[in-house]
Amino acid sequence: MTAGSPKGVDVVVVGAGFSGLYLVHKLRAQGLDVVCLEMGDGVGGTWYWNRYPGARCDVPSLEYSYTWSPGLEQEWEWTERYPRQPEIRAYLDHVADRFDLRPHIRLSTRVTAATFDDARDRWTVETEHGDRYEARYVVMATGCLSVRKKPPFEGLDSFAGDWYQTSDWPEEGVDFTGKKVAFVGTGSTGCQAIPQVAKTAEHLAVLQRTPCFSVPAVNWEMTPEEQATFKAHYREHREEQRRTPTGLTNPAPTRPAADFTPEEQQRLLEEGWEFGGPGGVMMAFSDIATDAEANEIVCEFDRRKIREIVKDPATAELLSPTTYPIGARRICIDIDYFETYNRPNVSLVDVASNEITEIVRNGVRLADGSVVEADAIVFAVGFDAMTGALLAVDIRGSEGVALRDVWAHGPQTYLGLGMSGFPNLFTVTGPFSPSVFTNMIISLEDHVDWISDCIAYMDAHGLTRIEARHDAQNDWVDECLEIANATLMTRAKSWYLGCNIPGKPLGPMQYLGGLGPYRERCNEVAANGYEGFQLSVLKEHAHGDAPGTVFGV
Ligand code: NA7
Repeated sequence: MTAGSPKGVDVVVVGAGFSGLYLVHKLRAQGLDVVCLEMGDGVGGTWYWNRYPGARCDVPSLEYSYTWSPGLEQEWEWTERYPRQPEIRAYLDHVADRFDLRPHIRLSTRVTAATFDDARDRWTVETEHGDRYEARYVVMATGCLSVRKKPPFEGLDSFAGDWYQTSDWPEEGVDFTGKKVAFVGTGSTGCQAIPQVAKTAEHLAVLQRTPCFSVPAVNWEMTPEEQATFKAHYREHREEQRRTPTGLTNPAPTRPAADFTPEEQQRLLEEGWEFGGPGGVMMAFSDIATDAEANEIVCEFDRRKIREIVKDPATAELLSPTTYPIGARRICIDIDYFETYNRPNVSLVDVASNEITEIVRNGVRLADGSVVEADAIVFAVGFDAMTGALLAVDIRGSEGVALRDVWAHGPQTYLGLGMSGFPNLFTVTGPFSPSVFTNMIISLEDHVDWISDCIAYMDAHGLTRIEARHDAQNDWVDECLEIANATLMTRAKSWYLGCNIPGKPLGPMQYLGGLGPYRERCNEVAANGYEGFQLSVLKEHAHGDAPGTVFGV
């Protein structure tokens, strides 16, 4: 292909992670010509890039897997309750091979621009290599946490040692034996990587700005019997997943904290702690996300656990979050995170009161002039979440309008699936969908199914253009904000709200009403002929002379 001859396809899918692979499978099965463009050298998306030590999903393996192939479900053997990154990556490689998806995937291909042509109802998608694809539809399967935040410190070039970013970890791994390591970042990633780095480093200094609420994963190696028992009832478990607000099998709690005596509350929290993971303490009461008093009970429980685990009281205090509600920042799920601070080779440095000012030749300089000396630095400083990957592409919609301009004050979508002004463009788990508040696999499958059905409907009705209506989009965003503002999530500075990226517009970007109501709404919209979207036929395709017959609902 040359720059002058775009390849024509039905659908361009951007990204070959969980969403992109399923899209290729599904759309191809509908007889569509689909090409999937992926910037990585391999498939897997998040699970391709995040190969730092300790990287692991915080949703159980048997629930964090595709639900659309009973054969795949039965044949794939998971080894642990929570899957390690190499295992998830191997699973996705297996899926790409088993379903023969690779012929549709172009690896090492970063998409730079996508431009809509109103006169032809066609997108032109450009890649960094100068290739161009023309498509009737574009689906952005680019993930919610795929654009890494660069280490925001001056002087990195002057550092004499090696530095690493968790989301771009060397394939061959890193040996920290005999090294003094400085580690920046104590979010979900830091909590997973710190215990692993501590095992080999001569000394590990953790530079903490905001302490995290973390609960134990309670991981174990699954026995074949345990796995077989679950698999024998896989369909029922999948149904359960689809019934809960989060896409996990754990049923949502139904009773508020105030329904229980203090002793009962502590017992429920202890049971949650023992159960582990996202289905543990956060499922103790129904009002943890909405009631400050109920939330504080869980916060204090977590802080007590930290005090019990961490032997040095000053370190325990520094590790204890006190300034925001639990769950308002993403709760961390760990394996021996707090225990790691009892190791003689680990120290905790408070960079909230004494902030990092620059990286120097021999380490990290703090505001008081002291230097945390290091042979290596690890940055686990997070992502430009939710919108970063969409805005990384220069997307120009109807009449040349740029997504970057339209979203200058924050994202706007209808159902997290489509955007007014950007016809025939879909987002998987886009802003204002449940996305990161759920098991992503269930959420993304719902979206892929909805998008595929929508394209099938368009084709069955001879329609060529679908676009979210501006009023429907405004109403949807208002509804999402109303739900979010009734929770405690806005009481913390978090990546959920865009607070971690300087200059980013701030505010909730998710639908917090639960997966069930959300799915019902999306299904209803489809059943009503794509209510809230405007559907039309390009003049040249329309019967009669109607200029772009409009089927808007
Ligand atoms: P997070 O949760 O955004 O965590 C990033 C961490 O990096 C967090 O502790 C930040 O502290 C820290 N950070 C960022 N910039 C600085 C500076 N300038 N100085 C000190 N510390 C800094 O990213 P993760 O990768 O851990 O997790 C992201 C999601 O990926 C996770 O929730 C899962 O869904 C998967 P701060 O909080 O800003 O004070």
